[in-house]
Amino acid sequence: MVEMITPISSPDPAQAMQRIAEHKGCGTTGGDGKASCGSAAGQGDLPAEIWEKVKNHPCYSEEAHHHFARMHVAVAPACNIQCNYCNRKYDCANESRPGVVSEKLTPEQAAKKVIAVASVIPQMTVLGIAGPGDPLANPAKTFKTFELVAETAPDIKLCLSTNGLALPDYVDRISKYNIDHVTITINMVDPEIGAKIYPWIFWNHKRYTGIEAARILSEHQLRGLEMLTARGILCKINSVMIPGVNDKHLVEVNRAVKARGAFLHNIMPLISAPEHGTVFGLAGQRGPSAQELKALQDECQGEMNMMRHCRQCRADAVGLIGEDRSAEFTTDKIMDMEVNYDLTARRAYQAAVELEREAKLTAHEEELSALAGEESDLTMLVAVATKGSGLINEHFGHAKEFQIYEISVRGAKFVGHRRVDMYCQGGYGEEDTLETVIRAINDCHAVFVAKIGGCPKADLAAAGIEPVEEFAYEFIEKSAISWFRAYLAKIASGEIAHRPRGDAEIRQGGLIIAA
Ligand code: CLF
Ligand code: SF4
Repeated sequence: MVEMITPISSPDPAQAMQRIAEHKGCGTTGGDGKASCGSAAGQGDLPAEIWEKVKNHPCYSEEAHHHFARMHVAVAPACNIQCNYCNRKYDCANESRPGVVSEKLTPEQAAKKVIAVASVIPQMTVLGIAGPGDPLANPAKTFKTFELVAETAPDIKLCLSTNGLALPDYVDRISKYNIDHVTITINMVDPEIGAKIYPWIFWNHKRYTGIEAARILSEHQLRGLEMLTARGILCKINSVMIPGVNDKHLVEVNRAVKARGAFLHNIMPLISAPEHGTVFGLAGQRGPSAQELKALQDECQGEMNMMRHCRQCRADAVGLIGEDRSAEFTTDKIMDMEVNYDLTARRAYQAAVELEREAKLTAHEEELSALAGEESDLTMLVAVATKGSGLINEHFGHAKEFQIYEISVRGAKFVGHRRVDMYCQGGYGEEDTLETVIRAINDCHAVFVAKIGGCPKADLAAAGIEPVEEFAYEFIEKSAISWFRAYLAKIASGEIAHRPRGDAEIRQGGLIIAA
């Protein structure tokens, strides 16, 4: 059964944030799937007012990311610092995959785009400004955009991502505009390490370099975080894991941000290649392997909530996390679009989603109760082809990513995703692509799909990955547990023997990384 912590209701936002800081997340529940942990924290795990803030934010709640979409508007081109993993020809790499360029918008164009997207995608609940430079290095455009959107679409949550240098100066404005979610990228709390990541900052009309630059940046980031949490604003910390530079140090960063009331920590892999033209890319600095990333996330999970479903999306991203609908909403298209922003319809849609989520949770709990008394220490991974809504609703050949769930007698929980190339190309399966898909999910015992053709089915089975179609269009967690129960029964009857799976090769931003 999913273990629930009784919801509490605190009228004081700072008190609620203190509860978050004190809540040990998986430290107390073991990260074992018994309680919703990490960014999977659910309704029962959180103070009621915090749950209200995160329940339909796809980045702050893992569970919400199956149902709700976010969008970014690229209104902030300038930046006030230089990161060694960033090439300023492209978008801010603190929240974007390197090498991505967004179409820059004026605040008026951005506001029109938000309304246009909200009219077409009722599950779009969050507007984020994350670049392409730093939003607070472009305060006039950033806050004008938020102001226009708040006037015309009051139900949309406002979200901001910053490097934190200018943050202390803007905390009052952030609070005034009801921007309830702020991400700060914090890669270090030690200026000596910071000097290896940031060659310079521009502050108070002056350029600073080296350790002094990193010290100023770090002080502003931590002070800004403290000021935000004191006002009850939910803060997520992004950290880029750079092996040999800050990888060991991020545990200390995790402690420092937790102590200051951060809600969530998102440790992301450095994506580094010479063609990105960054200092790190040109110097041959590698990113972490998937195993190194997961080990660090697991280590920090005992300290606070960890986000594992980030896709390092672009500064003009639109849609569910993991899908990209930005091409449907280019400036040309939105200026021609007929906009019908129907708040009642949006609320009705979102209420229906809530019912679906409850049904999903109930189904998972019922399936889990059937496992009660089962004793097994097996922990297995399965891959799932999904288009969202927490359902197995994507064809194998159409999947551009597989979501990975860990299953055991304690339940099924989302632990990551694997990007792949689509197997089905113009009606035909690509054999080379199939090989890369198999390599990407090679640590999984099964792949759950809505449908799959005969050829890939046979190849997957030959590779030891069971293609599972029998749960098409059913809830993911419930199906995974049901399959797991049958698997345990087959082992008990001697029909099969459990075989551990091999390593996977994991694709991050176009790079293949051995797991
Ligand atoms: Fe955008 Fe960031 Fe807000 Fe989300 S993204 S500003 S918190 S609405 Fe989300 Fe995208 Fe990861 Fe960012 S998946 S890159 S964490
Ligand atoms: Fe690039 Fe973002 Fe760093 Fe600025 S804060 S240098 S835009 S990665």
